[in-house]
Amino acid sequence: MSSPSPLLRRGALGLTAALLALSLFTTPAHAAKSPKAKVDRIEVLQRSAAVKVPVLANDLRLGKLRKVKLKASGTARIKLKVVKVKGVPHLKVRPAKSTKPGKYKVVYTARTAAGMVTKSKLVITVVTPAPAGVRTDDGVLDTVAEFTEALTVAPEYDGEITYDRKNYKHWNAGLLPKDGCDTRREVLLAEATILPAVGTKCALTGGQWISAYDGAVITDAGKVDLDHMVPLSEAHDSGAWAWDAARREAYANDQGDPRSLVGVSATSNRSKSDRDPAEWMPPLATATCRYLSDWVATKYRWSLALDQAEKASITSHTACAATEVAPVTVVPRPEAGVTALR
Ligand SMILES: [Ca+2]
Ligand SMILES: [Ca+2]
Ligand SMILES: [Ca+2]
Repeated sequence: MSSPSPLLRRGALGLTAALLALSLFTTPAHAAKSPKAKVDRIEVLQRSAAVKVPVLANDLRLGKLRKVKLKASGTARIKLKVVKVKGVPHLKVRPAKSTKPGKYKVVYTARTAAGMVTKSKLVITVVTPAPAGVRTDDGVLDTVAEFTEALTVAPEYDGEITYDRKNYKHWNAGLLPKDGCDTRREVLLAEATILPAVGTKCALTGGQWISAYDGAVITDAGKVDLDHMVPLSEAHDSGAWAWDAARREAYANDQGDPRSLVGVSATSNRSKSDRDPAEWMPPLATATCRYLSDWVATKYRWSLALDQAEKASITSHTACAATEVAPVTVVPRPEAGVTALR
């Protein structure tokens, strides 16, 4: 399989055109010499080699570029440099090894020899590359069908290392160990549609949450269950049985991806219990595709397998095949020395 071009798609989107059209009406006459910010978008694969993108050509027609000034925002993990390719200024973009998939923005100004200054924006989406051998339309994993295809298929584990909830320690102290809030409350604070008041020992009062599985509006934190998207015992049977205690705890308290833990109504959480999509789907019909998208993303993030029935069930939701799955950061497996709990 030939490796896909790291520069996958670019060019102005409809939104850009709309913004530019709008700017025609909002640009004061005296500023006519300095065209408004233009936006370009690229997708680069995680861990790809550097990609060179021409500095937005808007002003090249107006004369040679004298200076390009970078003012990067949200790009701490993306290396940027202005280079010349055949005399044409380019931005050299390279995600660091640790760069997480997601969207990053760069704002830069360019000054031409004639003194014209333009401000431009580059939106860099770092995407999840497809592993070798997985067929995709464009080398990028970004749909439910593609993630489903990329996941390992294996029967659910039925060996001697039996599932025990207490071997998946949760909730722990969370991202902020000293704030008095455990993982559950940290996530509830992050997901609240109206923030609750936070009292001593992180007691939560008031606030509002919307349960993604059934649409229930909940105004009492005590009635929000924090659900593992892929339930602990389902994870165990899908590969986590072989993990050590630290990885299990990391999984059980995962705040590295907002899809892993989700605040939902207690009734929907209890009806879901430890079931996978072959056995349970959210009661809210409009939640189907989002649920499958988040499910395959979480399995992929943690390198968990699908069983045959589960894969068949996900695939049977043909309306969701093309549903987008936002980029996923895979949690690396420990190199060696993994001792399974017994
Ligand atoms: Ca794709
Ligand atoms: Ca905490
Ligand atoms: Ca399963």
